[in-house]
Amino acid sequence: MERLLQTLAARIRGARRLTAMTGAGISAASGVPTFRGPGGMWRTHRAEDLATPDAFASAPALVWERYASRREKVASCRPNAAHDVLARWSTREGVVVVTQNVDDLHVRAGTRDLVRLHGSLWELACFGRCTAGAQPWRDERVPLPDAIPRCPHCGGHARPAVVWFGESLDPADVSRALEATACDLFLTIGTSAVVYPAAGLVREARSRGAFTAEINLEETPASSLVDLDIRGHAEEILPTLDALL
Ligand code: BV8
Repeated sequence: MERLLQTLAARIRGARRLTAMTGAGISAASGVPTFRGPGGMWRTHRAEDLATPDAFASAPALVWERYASRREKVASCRPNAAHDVLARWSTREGVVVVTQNVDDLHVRAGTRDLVRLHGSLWELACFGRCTAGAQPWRDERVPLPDAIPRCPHCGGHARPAVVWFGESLDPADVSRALEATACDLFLTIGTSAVVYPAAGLVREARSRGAFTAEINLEETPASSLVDLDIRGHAEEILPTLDALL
């Protein structure tokens, strides 16, 4: 492990362009349940039953109940050492953080140049996509006053401004993320690498000549792809790497 960390630290030191892509695993140490881990959301519910436009159309109260409980949980969580290290690195020219997480802990850690591929739990938008309500608005109230929040513009149902399965990502975020794969070093941290298009970025970076490394507790579909595969807790590995810089 020592040699692996030294090798990766040398790559981090030498990288003019460094991109870090994160998943739920980076927030695990903050107390945010992952999706596929113990108590994970996808363990108790089928993703498509809760995180799809159809699910919301047929049961908005149930879907909101779920998101409201996630907001309540995340509201009691703080960024951990892994978020803090990436926030510090992001002050360096050429560092981009791309996340699948909707908990905004990277935002609260002060991360600059952050690409939030799947939106935010703390933003709402008009489900009916009325002109004024299509642009998400921030609402950090916990609890939200209404079981089903309303669009302040058209009075229709408001939805969490997250990307649901079957929905396209914001093209601006996708192009920033793709642009960030043109880098010297691409780190994939705490993600099970099964949800697309996010899971395709490590392959894209590799095809563009980036040195790639994974930090994860367990093997993932990306493990066989990367140049360096590090098993461990992100909240321990990232501070250790930072100390080696
Ligand atoms: C789309 C927001 C156009 C909502 C989320 C290609 C092939 C196959 C399928 C598809 C494909 N292209 C599109 C699809 C369909 C689908 C998809 O990928 N399905 C999968 C399930 C096969 N993708 C979509 O629908 C996307 N839209 O493509 O639109 C289109 C549409 C239709 C058809 C074609 C094209 C939209 C995807 C976004 C969905 N929204 N979130 C919400 O949060 O409620 S996804 C959500 O789940 C997260 O954002 C994240 O992306 C994913 C969970 O993954 P992880 O974050 O990795 O979390 P997980 O728990 O799985 O893993 C945690 C990892 O951390 C583990 O490996 C664990 O070992 C590790 N770990 C734990 N603790 C630690 C740790 N590691 C280090 N340290 C620790 N301490």
